Amino acid sequence: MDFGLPHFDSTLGELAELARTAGLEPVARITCKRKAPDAKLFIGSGKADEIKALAEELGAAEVLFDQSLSPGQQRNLEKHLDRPVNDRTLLILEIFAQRARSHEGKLQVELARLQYVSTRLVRRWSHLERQTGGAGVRGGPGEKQIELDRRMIGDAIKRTKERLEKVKKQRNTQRRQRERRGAFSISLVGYTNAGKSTLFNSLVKARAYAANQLFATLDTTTRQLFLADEDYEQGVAPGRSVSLSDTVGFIRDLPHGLIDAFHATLSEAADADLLLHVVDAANPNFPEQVDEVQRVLHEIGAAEVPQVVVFNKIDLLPPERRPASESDMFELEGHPVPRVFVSAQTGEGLAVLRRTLAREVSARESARDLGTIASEADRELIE
Ligand SMILES: Nc1nc2c(ncn2[C@@H]2O[C@H](COP(=O)(O)OP(=O)(O)OP(=O)(O)O)[C@@H](O)[C@H]2O)c(=O)[nH]1
Ligand SMILES: [Mg+2]
Repeated sequence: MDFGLPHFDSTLGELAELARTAGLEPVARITCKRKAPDAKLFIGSGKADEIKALAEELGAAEVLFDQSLSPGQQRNLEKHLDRPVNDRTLLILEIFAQRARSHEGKLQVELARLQYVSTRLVRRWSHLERQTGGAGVRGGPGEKQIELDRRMIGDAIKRTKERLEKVKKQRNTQRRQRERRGAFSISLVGYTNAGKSTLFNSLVKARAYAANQLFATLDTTTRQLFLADEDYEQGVAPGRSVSLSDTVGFIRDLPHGLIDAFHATLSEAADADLLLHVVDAANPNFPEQVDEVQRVLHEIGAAEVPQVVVFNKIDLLPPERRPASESDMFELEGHPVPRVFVSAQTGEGLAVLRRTLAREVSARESARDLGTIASEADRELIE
């Protein structure tokens, strides 16, 4: 649906990827242009008839929309098309629900789902309120039911938040703080599927789950990364270890409930001393993806953290698009930041990346005056 929105994706490629990740198989893609969304159906009724005929012909079990539908539009479309209708937000929530593994991750997704449902109820509720017509008029049984549902969901949200607080206190924060105490910390950030986990694995020789699907990673993993003497320019500093964290990827229009629920996970990036911003250089949409990552970084208060930009997957680039040098400066929101070209898969460029990290770490460290040069104990930790 093209309303001249900045993010209209005429190929629906990302929506198809999201659908596949959720376990669905896309059978057809339809786009159309309109000046404004139809209040009742979102699309015109002629278009809706066309979609219905195609869905019947291909035996499609459900219809997905790339833009957010209002609760009313969703209901009307389901009736009109005679099958379930979901939008992008619901699809992302569904993937997070399927992918969450840790207790904390599951609670975060549950919270996001409840928040999503509650905003829908609130909207329906205010709509009914208008219908009852002005001050003093109390509504009928429908209104009471919604009030009840709303209270129940409100209670469930409160309970989930409390459980989440408890889990966080008990586990991750303490462990991560311990892991990070004194250590210079680097967080991998980037659009989903950019190759963060693959890069994490090849840098620290770990085995974090990496896969060609969106949101393969939901939980944060932290490991020590040893930067050896040879990574430093001669005489600058002895070898030492820093902590490296792999975490959830970003995507455009991340549902608001999810940003809220994953705030603790996402905002770890804000506590890092340095961000490794991983970009899928082989994806034609990488400039938009970089913008989106920057937008989320601003939202979680991590915009001021220094960055090294990593252009990944250079093994996939055709010869004419291959970079002329191994590293250069990249303009990010008007500021030059170091950029390194790598393939996390083949290992190309990783030595340059390690050297760049070592240089950044020693520059930032002396600025920060942390003074925690790696001890023998640190080295033992890595071995
Ligand atoms: N050809 C090629 N593929 C890569 C490279 N790096 C990662 N991949 C592939 O890209 C896909 C996504 O990699 P991940 O490491 O899971 O990406 P991620 O950024 O952690 O993704 P999420 O956790 O889902 O946000 C996987 O199929 C990887 O094998 C690379 O340098 N070259
Ligand atoms: Mg990952």
